[in-house]
Order: sequence, then structure tokens, then C-alpha cells
Amino acid sequence: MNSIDYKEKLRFVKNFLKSNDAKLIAHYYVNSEIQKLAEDSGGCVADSLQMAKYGTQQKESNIIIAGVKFMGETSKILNPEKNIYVLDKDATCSLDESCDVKSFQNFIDLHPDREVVVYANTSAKVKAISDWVVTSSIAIPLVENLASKGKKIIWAPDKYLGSYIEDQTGIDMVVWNGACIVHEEYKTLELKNLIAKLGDCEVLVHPESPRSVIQLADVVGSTTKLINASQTSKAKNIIVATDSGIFYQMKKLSPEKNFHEAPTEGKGATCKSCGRCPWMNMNTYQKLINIFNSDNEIHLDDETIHFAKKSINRMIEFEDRYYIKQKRVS
Ligand code: CIZ
Repeated sequence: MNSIDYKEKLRFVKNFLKSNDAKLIAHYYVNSEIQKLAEDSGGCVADSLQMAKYGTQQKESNIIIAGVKFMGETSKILNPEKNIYVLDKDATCSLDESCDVKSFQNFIDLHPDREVVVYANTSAKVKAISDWVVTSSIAIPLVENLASKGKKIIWAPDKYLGSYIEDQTGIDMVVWNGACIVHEEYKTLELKNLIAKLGDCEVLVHPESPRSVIQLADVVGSTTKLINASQTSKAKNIIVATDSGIFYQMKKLSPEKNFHEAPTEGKGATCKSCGRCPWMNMNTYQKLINIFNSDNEIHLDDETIHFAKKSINRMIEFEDRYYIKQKRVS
């Protein structure tokens, strides 16, 4: 990032946001320039749920989401009175794309005795036909809680996160067959080789990764958990198995550490993603400053908002209760 260029861009973006009564909110996976612009213009960088929650606290009537479509939709669900924009409506997510609402409804109908739990990486319509929406940070306690009440569970759409939850809890779920094209590419053998080569290192893995990669992790968790772990780790070398957009936050918090991308190459690699989400990569400065010249506003019907909000709010209430209880215990 050229600093003269950046200063000019920041000045422009600040004026642009102010004159359009807008706030910029970015995800950890977008490029470092957009993350920095969000931070320096008074917005925030966060995971999808925190992005949507942050939007509810802002006075601006226009919220610009730098991320992918389901993140814009989640923001619209929690902020229906605001105008929500994404930088590119074609920026999607392979998990969301793998689980269209019609096929998923048919799947649910095959298992009428099961509670439906879906990951945040789904469309608003899929959220609306589900009982619970969860993020990776709260998925395990929520599934354990449901199972303790004798509930049987459908999990969608990420099969790897689903098997990770099953491994951790011993709870058997009916799991949808979706995957993230970025995380699915991490290679076990090459990761083992990199660990051996570096020696003193710590391995941070997102649970959307294959089981054999997760098994090599020192820490497994959501984007926020991995960023925190990168800061508290005592290791000089950190290997990270999640989208490389996250390195901006990790390097900012620990400039003295060496960060390494977990290998996506090797035997059997198709190199579809190479550790970088092609849709997150569609978030650019040019699209940001032209956002109001194109059709980038998120529109959802009232019924979808109503039912999707119910499923999201159930998670938020569960999460609040869970963390209060954790605090009491610790
Ligand atoms: O919910 C999010 O922001 C995603 C995509 C992952 C995570 O672990 O936070």
C-alpha cells in the first residue's frame, strides 16, 4: 500500500461517507486496504455477526458492507430500517451457494423430527426456514445444549465444521454436504512438512478445514478466536489455515511475529482458491467509491427478515446467557 496514495484515498473516503450519511464496515477477509479504510474512517472490521450488530449501533442511514452477500443480508436482517449496500452483489460464498432454499427445505422435510441449525454462511431465505443460526464461535455449546434437551439436529451447510462439532461433542447430526472452497484446499502432508521445517511454531486452523488439517492445530476456532490466539501465542512463527485476508489484523497486533499461510498446494491440489476467497477479493476501492452508482443495495422481503431475525436472535440470546454463565464459572 503506497502511503501517499492511501492518505488521498482515506481523505476521499471520509468525505464520501460523510456526504452520503454512510458507514463502512468490513470483514477480516477483505484486502488490507479496505480493512484499513474501514478502521480509519470510523467504521469497524469484524466477523459477520459483529459486523451486523455494529450496524445496529450506528446513526448513519446507509451501511456499506465490505464482505460477501450473506454478510450484507445478515446486516439487513438486523438493521431493516437502514439501507444496506455491498461492494459487489456477485461476491458470494461457496457454502451459501451449496445450499439453496428449495433443496434445503426438501432436506428438512426428510427429517421432520430434527431441529435445524445453520451456519452464518447461508442466505437469508435459508436462515428464515431454520430454527437456529450459529457462528463457529458458539456452534459447539449450542449443539451440546440442544442435545442435552434430547433434540436431534440437522446441521448445514459446512460438512467439515459439522464433523468437527461431532468429533468434539460426540453428538451425531444429519449433515448437509457443503464446503468452503478456500478451507477445503489446505493440505495435510504439506502442512506437516512446514511444521517440521519451522520447528518452533503454532498452528491456527479455522474449523471449515478438513479433519486431518484440524488434527494438526494448536488452536481451532472462528476468525476472532484465531486473531486473539495469534496475539497471545508465544511462538515466533504462526501458521494460519484460513483466508489470507486475516493476516492484516494478525500482523498489526504482532508485527514481530512471522506469519505463514498453511499450504494449499501439493499432491492432489486443484488450486481453486490458494488460500484466498475469490469473492472476498472482489471488494475493491473503485467499487467502494462507486457504490451509489450501481445496484448494490440489499433488499429482502418482510417475511424473510422476520423469520431469519428470529433464528439469529435465538443465537444472540443463547450466546449472551452462555457467556454470563461462563463468567460466573471462571
Ligand atoms: O462469520 C464469519 O465472519 C465467518 C465467515 C467466519 C468466522 O469464523 O468468523
